[in-house]
Amino acid sequence: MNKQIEIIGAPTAFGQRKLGVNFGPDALRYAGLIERIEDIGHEVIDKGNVESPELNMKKYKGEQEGLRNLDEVITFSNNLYEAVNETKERGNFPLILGGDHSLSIGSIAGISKHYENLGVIWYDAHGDLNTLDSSPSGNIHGMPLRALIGDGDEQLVNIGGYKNKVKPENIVLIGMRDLDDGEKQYIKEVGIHTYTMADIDKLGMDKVIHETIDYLKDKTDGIHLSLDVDALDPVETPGTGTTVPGGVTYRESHLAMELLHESKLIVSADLVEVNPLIDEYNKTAYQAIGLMGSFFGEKLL
Ligand code: 6HN
Ligand code: MN
Ligand code: MN
Ligand code: MN
Repeated sequence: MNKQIEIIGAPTAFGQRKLGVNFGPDALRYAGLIERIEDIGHEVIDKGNVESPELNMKKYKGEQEGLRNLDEVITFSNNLYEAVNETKERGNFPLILGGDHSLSIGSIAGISKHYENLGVIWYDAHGDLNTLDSSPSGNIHGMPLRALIGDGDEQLVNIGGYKNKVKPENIVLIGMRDLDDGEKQYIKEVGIHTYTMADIDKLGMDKVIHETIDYLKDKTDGIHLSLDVDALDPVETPGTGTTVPGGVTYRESHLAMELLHESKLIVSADLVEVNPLIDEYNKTAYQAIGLMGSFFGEKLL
């Protein structure tokens, strides 16, 4: 069945330190994302980019204590929350384009409000489960999933006027290969369902996604996909700020997207961490668009 998909650009770089990721939404548009999805037969409405607070270069480049660019991340998250919430109120499918992964604090705040038990698939090299104490960097893009669970800065945790947006038992992590010590400990402590790269090697992506769907389908009333392009191997997606070797291949990721499409359970998605300024001729955006083709039901024959 064809969908009404609203594209929401989330041009934020405040969650990390590499400028250019704020141009990710336009890099994806210029590479042909909208046409690719329209050609499948969906209706695509481009809502443009969410307003971002001003970026002060001196502050951005300088040293900071604590959570980096916290005020800007809060403002941006509120703006994105509003936009995504409106899309859900219209009954449309939100596709949020990043921007660094801190944007998921705002996007999932706008989505989870509409579900009792939102499931989240976090397709990433990283867990993004840090708090300030466990963070090696102070960068908020390493913390969004933890903030959505309910731990961290009070304002970040309460974006959208409510907290505890995602229950740990409703999360599946896929592609993990660079977890900080505090994240490893937390995953074990609360028992988050996790597929590391070693698990993907052993089981194969087909089994990983089927198990993921089986695990989430009965206890959730909708599933959000948060796709960080650094889940893929840096050979395939070099234009991203925190690359980690030994990632998921492009083909494995296509299979994952096809199976998620077939499940008919996905209600929203983030596509994040595309940084055209450190890319090879926008390759990462092209690769990501290929994956979106499969995700929205493109047929090869
Ligand atoms: N991402 N775990 C590292 C940190 O700084 O907290 C890296 C985080 C990367 C975040 O890729 O969205
Ligand atoms: Mn991430
Ligand atoms: Mn990542
Ligand atoms: Mn690390």
